[in-house]
Amino acid sequence: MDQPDLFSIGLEEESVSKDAARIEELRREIERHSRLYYAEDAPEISDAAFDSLVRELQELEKVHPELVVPSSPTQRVGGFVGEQFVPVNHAVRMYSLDNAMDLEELDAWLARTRSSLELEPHYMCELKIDGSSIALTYKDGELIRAATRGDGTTGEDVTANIRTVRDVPLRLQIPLPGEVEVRGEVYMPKASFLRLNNEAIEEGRAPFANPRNAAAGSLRQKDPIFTAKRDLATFIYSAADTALLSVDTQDAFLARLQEAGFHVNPSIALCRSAQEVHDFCEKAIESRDELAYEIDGVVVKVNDFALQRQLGFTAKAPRWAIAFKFPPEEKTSKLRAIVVQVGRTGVLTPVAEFDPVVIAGSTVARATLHNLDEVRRKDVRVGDTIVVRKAGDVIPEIVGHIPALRQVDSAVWTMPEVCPSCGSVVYREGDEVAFRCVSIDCPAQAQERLIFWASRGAMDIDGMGEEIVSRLLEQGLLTDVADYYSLDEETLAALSMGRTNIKGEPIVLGNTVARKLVKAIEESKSRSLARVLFGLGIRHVGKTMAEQIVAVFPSLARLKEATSEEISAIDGVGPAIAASVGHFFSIEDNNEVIARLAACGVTVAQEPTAPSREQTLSGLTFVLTGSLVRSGLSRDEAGARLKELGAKVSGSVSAKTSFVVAGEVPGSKYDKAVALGIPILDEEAYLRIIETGEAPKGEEE
Ligand code: 0OW
Repeated sequence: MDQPDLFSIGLEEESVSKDAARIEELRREIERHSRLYYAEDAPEISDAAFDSLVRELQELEKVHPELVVPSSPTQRVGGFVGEQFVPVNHAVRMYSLDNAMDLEELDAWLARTRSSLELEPHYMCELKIDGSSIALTYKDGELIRAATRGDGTTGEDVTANIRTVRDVPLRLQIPLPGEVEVRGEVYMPKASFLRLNNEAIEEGRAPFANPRNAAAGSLRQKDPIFTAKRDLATFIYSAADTALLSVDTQDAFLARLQEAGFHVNPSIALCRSAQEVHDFCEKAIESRDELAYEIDGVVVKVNDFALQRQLGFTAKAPRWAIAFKFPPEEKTSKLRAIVVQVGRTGVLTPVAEFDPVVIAGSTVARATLHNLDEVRRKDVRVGDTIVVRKAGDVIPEIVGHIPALRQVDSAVWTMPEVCPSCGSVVYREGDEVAFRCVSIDCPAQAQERLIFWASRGAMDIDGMGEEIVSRLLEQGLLTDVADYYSLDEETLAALSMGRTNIKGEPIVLGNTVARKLVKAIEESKSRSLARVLFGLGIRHVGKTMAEQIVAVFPSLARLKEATSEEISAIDGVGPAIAASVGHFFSIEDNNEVIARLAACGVTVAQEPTAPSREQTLSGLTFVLTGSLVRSGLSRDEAGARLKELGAKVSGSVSAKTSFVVAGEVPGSKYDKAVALGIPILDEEAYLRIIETGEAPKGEEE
């Protein structure tokens, strides 16, 4: 290679240093405009002009990759290598706040504070941002770590995600040597929350309940590229060590934070009396709907840091601050209908539909009425003018109706007789509040019942997970549990999984998985009758209950014919379970599915177990120790034989123990039996009991 001459090297170096200077100048200019736009809400240039600065910087950094640094504004997304969500211990605890639920409790706190300090301090009032707490650590002015609050002691590392939040400075505007940790709230503006939820609903995903959950969820995205799309923002209000900014009041501290480049909430006020604090709170309540972000109260802090230090902290919160929580906001609306939803477990839930109203920043038009008792207690009828509120600013709740506005012809609401989803007669157990549909092929419950049938504890169809079940359901290939046994390999292999690969081709289940599934379905046919009965999902019939029932009724056909009394007579089975079993078999659809299961070879009957022996040992408690070498029975097997005769078998010796069976090399239970004078039986005596069913009497051993 020919040697470049000195002159061209000189030119080269000059242009690099010129570019380097331009790069630094662009970075500072971009940071300044960012701060003006995000932190001071006072942009000087248009978005287009701002974007062109960023583009010029990106071009220059492409030419000089060696000049790229993590704190460059171009490095917000993906420009950081670190492990997401690793635990981060907060060197200084991130405290929570005590709450004042109304002005009276607020006044009580003000009075307590006044008397502790023996003076009326100045208070800093801040809006209580309803977001997710965050701690940002800077080293020599550069952002090195962001962590969630977690439990106040340990949070999660979310640095990569926080770097995408545009009002978080990657580099501070004022020199702060060493490590500085500031704290604040990450939030999702209301507009972004609405846009995000509309997108989620269009794509069939579950919407977030409120902006706080949306913010927390956005911080937990594995890939920062998704966090970047969530329009998150911050308000910074505290620090691990407020002394670092060499100020001695909260209001001076907030001003310093702003100078450093942080986004500080502008709606703050220094209050010199309780009345001024009240006024701030009233104003905050009135203005909350106009704000671009959710607030759920006001944080009142003693302004002077020396007084804060004097008051100190309780275990969980500072004594020098209180969160005044807003009363739940209430609105009236017209109740248009009470519709019934069938949940995945068959419970019928009344839901109120009313004219849309905006409450605490979001529009609501439906609210659950939980159950019939609630509808009665609130006495709401279709046509009523109802009072709606958001309890805890999240879930809309019907408080009641306005009697004076009730229409004369309004009718008391009643629960429908049949399931709105499948038409089966609904079932209410005893005086339970819930009404249920127990039809095994009710569309509303289909997915839940199908997943339960295939689950490990029931028929254990290996590989039949939720996603495959919902695809089969969506594509009409599965309606009830009997349909599993008519699925063939070809159908399963072609099952579309509802998404495409990188070439845009639809992804299907494929032959390999289909073959395994068909095999697993075939194997499930031979599951025990107890597991089949459990898999049918009859209310109150869990695994153990199913085993007890089939021990007495060794076929589904017999069980269907059994009377309620016969079922109730089973040990441990009560009238409620008997009624639930009876109701299940009274629904024709259920019997039709069972008939199809039987036709496919699924276990619907079993060899009757050995007739249960007379419970001659009931009331006696045995303890086994050592090994029964003659019979070779394990302790479990030996214990099971005693249980068949009605005995209880315990793992420890006490005064209540009737007999201790001591095999070879007995353990400490033997010594305890001797100490307590409990009769000790050797293996011969034990085997005689099992054979005759009779325990030794009195002194006989
Ligand atoms: N959510 C807020 C807010 C605030 C901290 C300082 C020490 C303990 C509380 O807007 N403006 N100021 C503070 O001050 N905390 C706030 O929120 C807290 C953080 C954790 C629980 C509350 O949300």
